Amino acid sequence: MPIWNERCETMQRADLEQLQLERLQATVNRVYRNVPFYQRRFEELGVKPEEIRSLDDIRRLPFTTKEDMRAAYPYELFAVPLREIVRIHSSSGTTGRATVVGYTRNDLRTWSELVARIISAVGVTDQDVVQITFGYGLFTGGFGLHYGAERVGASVIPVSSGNTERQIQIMRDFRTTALVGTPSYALHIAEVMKERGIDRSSLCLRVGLFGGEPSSEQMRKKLEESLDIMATDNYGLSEVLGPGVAGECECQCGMHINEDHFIAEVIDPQTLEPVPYGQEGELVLTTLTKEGIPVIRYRTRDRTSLNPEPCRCGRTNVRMKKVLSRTDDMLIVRGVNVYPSQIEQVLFEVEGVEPHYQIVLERRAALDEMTILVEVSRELFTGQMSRLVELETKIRSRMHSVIGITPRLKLVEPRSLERSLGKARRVVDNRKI
Ligand code: DLL
Repeated sequence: MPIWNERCETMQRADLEQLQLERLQATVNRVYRNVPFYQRRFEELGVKPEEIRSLDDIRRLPFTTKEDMRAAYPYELFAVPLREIVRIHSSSGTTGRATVVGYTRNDLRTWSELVARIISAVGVTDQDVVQITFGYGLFTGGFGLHYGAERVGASVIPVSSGNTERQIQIMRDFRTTALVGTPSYALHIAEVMKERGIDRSSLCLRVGLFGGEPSSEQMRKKLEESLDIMATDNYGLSEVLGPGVAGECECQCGMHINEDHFIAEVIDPQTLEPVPYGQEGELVLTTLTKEGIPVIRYRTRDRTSLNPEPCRCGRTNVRMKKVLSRTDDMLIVRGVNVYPSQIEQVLFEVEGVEPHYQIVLERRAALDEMTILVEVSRELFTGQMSRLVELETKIRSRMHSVIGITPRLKLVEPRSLERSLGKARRVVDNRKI
């Protein structure tokens, strides 16, 4: 299959590393000059931009964490004045505060280019009709894939998320050839089709580009069989870019990282030291070309390993293994990032709720369902039903505004949830990812 940007995707390692070093030096200089946060961090560590002379020197640079991004809310990590920012996206934060990311015109150009690479890596061209089921909005999924698909010249249908019946109708009537979204939603579409007796042969679907949440090889197999497509995985995160960081090619053997725009390290999350190729650890990313909000050594909390072997497709950049777990407790529910601490915060704000709760995750008809079991005070539990209903409504609406999804809620009697002697088991994840 053709490679979108052959020159950049098949570089000799030495040339790539030279380019990475030049771009790293430029980025380090820029953040040191323009972002007080980084200037402070560099000074604390006693490192000067001009001391970054080799790629290994990246280890002298400070890490950036989600907490740093939250503390910088909304614009403190921006490296350019707002007048140069042409787009703002945001991702949910741990305790209310979101992380905000800004893109300059050049950043948007780069973003489309990198997503175009991923899209064309599975053979999508200007002959294709691409249906995007990611949400359009503050989430980077919808817009990110949209611009990349337009860049390759495909006919893009921006359906956005939800309304499965309509998705299927559009897929059939508009002769969609490439489906884009989360793997769990794609599987849900497949299940609804089966329920409605809609035959796969009435569709023109050829490929599925899935990402935004973990999915296993079994899940891929199920998607490929039920939709009769080639299914690929792609990875990204808002703090670093959004989608476009890495994606699989048709060989489906790891996600190629766009290394001319990012330096990827894998570290041991305890010692923070880099681990060798092939060994699992936490992925750490440094942006090399971003203008709006460059990030140095961002700790993604995603677990993966890197494979530097050149791929059969001809690309020479390293591949990251599928991300199946994290080093923190973030959950991804229907594509939305949720931290148990956000849920706890909401519960603790509500009067009548005891500090005991459990989050139960299931997957029904391929859709994630989150149920929160919450103990309520004895007075409430034995009192009027209307007060319980009122409490439930209050918690659900508060949850919706803080985490962006409305969970099912089950108010239970005091002392009915299992008590743990050690760490409370707050999350019971019964989904088979
Ligand atoms: O999910 C960006 C994205 C959109 C990527 C669409 C691919 C497709 P955030 O909402 O900031 O951004 O969530 C980022 O989602 O740290 C991972 O934990 C998880 N994640 C994203 N892609 C994958 C994947 C977008 N392919 C967080 N496999 C990341 C596993 C993924 N986890």
